[in-house]
Amino acid sequence: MENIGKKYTARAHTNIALVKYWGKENEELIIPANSSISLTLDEFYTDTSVIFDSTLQKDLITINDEITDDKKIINFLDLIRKKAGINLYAKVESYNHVPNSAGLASSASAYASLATAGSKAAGLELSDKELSMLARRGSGSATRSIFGGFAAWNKGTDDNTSYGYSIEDPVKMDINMIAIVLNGNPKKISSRVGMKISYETSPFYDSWIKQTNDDFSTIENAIKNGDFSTLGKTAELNAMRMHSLTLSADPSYLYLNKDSLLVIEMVKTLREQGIECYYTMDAGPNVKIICQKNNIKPIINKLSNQFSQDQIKVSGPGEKVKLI
Ligand code: 2P0
Repeated sequence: MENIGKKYTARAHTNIALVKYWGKENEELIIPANSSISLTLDEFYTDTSVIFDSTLQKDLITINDEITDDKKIINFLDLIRKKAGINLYAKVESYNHVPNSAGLASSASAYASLATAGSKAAGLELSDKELSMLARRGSGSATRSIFGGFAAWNKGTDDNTSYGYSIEDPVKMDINMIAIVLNGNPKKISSRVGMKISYETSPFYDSWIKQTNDDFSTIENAIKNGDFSTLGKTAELNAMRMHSLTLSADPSYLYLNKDSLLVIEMVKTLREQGIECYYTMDAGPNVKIICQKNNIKPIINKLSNQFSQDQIKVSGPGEKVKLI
């Protein structure tokens, strides 16, 4: 147990889902209703340090230097303690290098980095697959953020069969993402609550699962074939299919706002002008545009008519989680 009492720091990057996860078969274990695919992003990441210290009387957790006693994080530390067979409290310091409310799931990079630093600090030596299963217990999207480039989360049926894996890293395809930050306000309906309502009440949920399984194969093949157009088109459709689960839920809810619709229209206009790009949105109003390198400039030019420079963030593919 020579790692105990030593501080370990891990860096994990956020990811953007191309085939979305939106619903759980098992809420406690975070077993999703479908498998998903994402692209890990290099510009947005979380650094988390963990030390298990025998002098502590409780867990001391800070996020961006602010103290928190978030139950989800403490439960996650309990999981690590149980796995490692230790009963020491931890000091956790986490810094998000994700633009404020960029609508990029910071819980993905947060739990991927916490799982990696925390397990190491507890004396566990976990494989990437085991790390992804641990990260999954913190937040579903974190399962994929253990891996760089194109990654997948195999749905599975229980704790040992639901894990992430790499599809392609480093990424061969020319692919970039432009995030347009539209709203800094915290969302009214969290992903966790939103997906539960959709899973339980949307009459379209079974069709979503069927369609998403097809989208998974289509995008997996597009990655293998280097087919950017099919990847972009399918990711865009999959995002809209996910958002239709919010509209069709009871009670109905919506993450998009009028600016989201404005960006969607801009993307369609750009495409008509021969600039190939596709949109996707997660559990918030911000739109992310998927494009290739030579089109970044004309897309930013167009966006600049409506949005300020600090609302526009560009990122390429990112690396897998690592200890730093
Ligand atoms: C995804 N999202 O696949 C989907 C698409 C947002 C939209 O995963 O309850 O923070 O912690 O497992 O992972 C965001 O939800 O939810 C998410 P929990 P999570 O990226």
